Amino acid sequence: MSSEIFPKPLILRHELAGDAHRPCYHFLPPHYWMNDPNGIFYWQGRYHVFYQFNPYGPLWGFIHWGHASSPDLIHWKDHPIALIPEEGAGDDLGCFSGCLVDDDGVPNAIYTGFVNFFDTPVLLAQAQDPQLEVWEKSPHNPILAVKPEGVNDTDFRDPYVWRQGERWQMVIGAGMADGDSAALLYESADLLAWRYAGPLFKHQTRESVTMWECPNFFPLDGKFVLLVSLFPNTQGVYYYVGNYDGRRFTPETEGFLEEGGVLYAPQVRRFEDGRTLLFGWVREGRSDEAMEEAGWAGVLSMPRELALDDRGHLISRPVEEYRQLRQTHFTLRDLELRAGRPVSLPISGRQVELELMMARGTAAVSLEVLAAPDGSEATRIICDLRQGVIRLDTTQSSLSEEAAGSVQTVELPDPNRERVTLRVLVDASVIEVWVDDALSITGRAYPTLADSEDLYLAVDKDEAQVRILSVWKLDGIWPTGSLASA
Ligand code: DQQ
Repeated sequence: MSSEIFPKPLILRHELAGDAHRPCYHFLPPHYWMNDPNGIFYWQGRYHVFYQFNPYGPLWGFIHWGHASSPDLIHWKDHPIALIPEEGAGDDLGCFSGCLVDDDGVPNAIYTGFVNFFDTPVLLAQAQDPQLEVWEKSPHNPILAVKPEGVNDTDFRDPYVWRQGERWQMVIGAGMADGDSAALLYESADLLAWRYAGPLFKHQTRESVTMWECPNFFPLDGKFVLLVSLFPNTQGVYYYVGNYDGRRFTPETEGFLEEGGVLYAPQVRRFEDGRTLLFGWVREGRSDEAMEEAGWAGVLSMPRELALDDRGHLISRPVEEYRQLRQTHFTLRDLELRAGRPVSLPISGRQVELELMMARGTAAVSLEVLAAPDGSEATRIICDLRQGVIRLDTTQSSLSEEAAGSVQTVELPDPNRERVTLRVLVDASVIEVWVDDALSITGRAYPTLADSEDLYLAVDKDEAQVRILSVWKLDGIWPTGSLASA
């Protein structure tokens, strides 16, 4: 059944290969819509990612679980659709977000069934083969259907399960009648019968937030982290870091992993090599009409390795595997910049990585990517070390009215540090920025002009010095032309 819906992924990828906005080294489905990554899992030598997928078009709706796997977190293979909604199965209108766990050698998917907005039971399916391509829904479904008291009618979804000693534990994202958002805790001996153990933690992150979607709860560097996505209007990804006594979580620090909502609904998993990795959904920043015309929407972020910094806050950096994509390279040292005299870099392109090291007290340096030679379009990463802020400005990225730009800002936790390193990954319309391989900003840019692919460095006023600038062209992982030209 699934292969009928999703006939020949490689042909679909060839058909869309000419789209200048389509990322070339990030994972995205062969066509149409994706949102949250689900069921991140390492199985028999491969990383598996499932994802919220609409196989009928490039807008959200009738959500299935798409599936891809990779030997190295960078090169991906498409698999047939894994979970399909079924009338009367508790997922009539959608297989919403969830996770995978290994129960004594059997991969189990535990996910949200979508019957309607009021009826969102927890369902279980088991893999029947080593490639995780064949799934059987449990005869015990739904394994959980009744919301605890105090939970709003439409705010109960996204199970995240882990092994806690001799038992399984699970949190479910919720919105409460008292205005708090909550991660509700459940326990089970067999993944089938679940007992409610009260909220793991509840809180009103801010007034505009009515529930936490996609909670993740995991140990990291001697603490526990609760990572949640702020609903409604994809307000961003927020973390609480603290202690866990097996029942209740007590946070000590908190903050945004990313505000602004381009990165949303991530899933986190600790792998056998000891790394805790995050995979996020990178949302589009353009109209429904533009997505319909493009025929695709939604991208997976570069997988990111998580850690706590020395103040106990959550930080991330791209997995080092992406470095295998590096091609042509140059490095400049002690580059002097003067107001009114932008420096054009000797590499251009839409698949590049830039690394800049600057000293404290440097005037605001603007790095322009995806820039038109006539200046009419440019995406700016502004590093203002006097003010202690880094900005990603996509307000002038595109001449199209279908593309919405924004300015996203991160503040340096220690504005007095000696030097700052910026890492920027550009992949067509996806821009990922890291500050000191710790703080990140994700954005989207949709330039309209064929030659909007130059790179510049500039200062608005005064002078500035860039200590070291390195630029790489990055290889792609997807077909680059139509089948006729392949
Ligand atoms: N996306 C899923 C839900 C989840 C939301 C539906 C977050 O399970 O709460 O596609 O983006």
